[in-house]
Amino acid sequence: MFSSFAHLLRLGASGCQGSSRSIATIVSGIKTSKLVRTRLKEEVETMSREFTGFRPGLTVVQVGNRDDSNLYISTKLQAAAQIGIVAKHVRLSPTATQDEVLQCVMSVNDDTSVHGLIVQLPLDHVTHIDTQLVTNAVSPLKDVDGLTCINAGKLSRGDLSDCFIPCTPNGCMELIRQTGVSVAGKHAVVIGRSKIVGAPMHDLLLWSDATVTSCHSKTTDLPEQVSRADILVVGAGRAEMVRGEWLKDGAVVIDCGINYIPDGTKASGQRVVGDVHFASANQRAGFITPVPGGVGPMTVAMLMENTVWSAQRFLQHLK
Ligand code: NAP
Ligand code: LUD
Repeated sequence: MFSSFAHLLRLGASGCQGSSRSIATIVSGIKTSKLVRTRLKEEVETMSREFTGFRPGLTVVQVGNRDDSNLYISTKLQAAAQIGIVAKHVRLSPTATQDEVLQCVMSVNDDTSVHGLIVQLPLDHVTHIDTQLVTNAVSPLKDVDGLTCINAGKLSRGDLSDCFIPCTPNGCMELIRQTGVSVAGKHAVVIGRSKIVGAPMHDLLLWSDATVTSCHSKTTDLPEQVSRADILVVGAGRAEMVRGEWLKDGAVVIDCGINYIPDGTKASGQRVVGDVHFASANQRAGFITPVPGGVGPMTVAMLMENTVWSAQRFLQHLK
């Protein structure tokens, strides 16, 4: 029943909870994100002592009124308040024009009390808006989402100390670190190549010295690619697509997927699942992130980290 001796050892060492069939160690984003947020709160207190009353500032621009964006933004605003970051939410109407959105971004770029600026995606708009144009209008110095070409370019070239790293992949790296599994020399497989998850994830793993395979919707032999992964990161937006049977024994499985599927037993009529079929993957993986409670909370924590880092850099230039 157990797929390897290493699994048995790990089970003993990790004190993994759950039924006897569940053999992977669960990597909790809730626990890890709390540790990050506690550290950031202390850093903000130090900044405020040193520069009397100073607080990092974050602005979230939203176009329209999507339910999922509302939820994620409110989580970000709550985390900011808890850490001592002054967060503002600017909501534009779904009828806002591209020029109005660009004007808004530019006025926040000019506001010296704001150190981090994000435009929540996807835009919920009725008139045509070029998303790339809008994300690229954010000042690279305030681009705490790491989505401008300047920051993405630095990351792709391995200039990691001089750029904002996109929050979700950065959170995934933190979760991989939590497992104690070293990345260097491992074979990592990333499913998805979006600007916000897959592409920067590939870059981070590559510059952490993994050998990286990127998969996407035209990849013909996905199970075969997945079976080679010591470390697997999935960001495809396909509910429970990756099956446990595809995995290499003991793999580290990081599931970025957030998918809502119908569930008659829930009052809301739906529940959230990842891109990985958790029950079967749990039988094969060495480590696995849950959904919810895995990558999502880390995305929020990393946004806070980037904002505090940006504010620290701002203060350095005042000294
Ligand atoms: P996206 O922009 O739609 O990109 C999806 C990527 O997956 C694309 O590269 C696509 O390939 C690839 N793909 C789609 N179907 C596939 C298949 N059957 N086999 C292999 N690859 C496939 O989505 P995203 O923004 O990256 O988000 C991906 C998932 O992560 C979503 O569930 C999203 O909700 C979630 N997410 C979670 C967080 C978090 O904090 N937890 C943050 C961001 C996103 P092509 O390039 O060929 O189209
Ligand atoms: N746009 C993001 N769009 C969507 N999950 C997030 C997210 C928190 N510009 C920009 O914030 O970084 C972004 N920058 N994104 N996302 C997704 C993506 C963006 C996703 C999940 C969560 C932010 C989160 O807190 C919880 C969890 O996984 O445990 C709750 C999930 C639930 O729906 O119950």
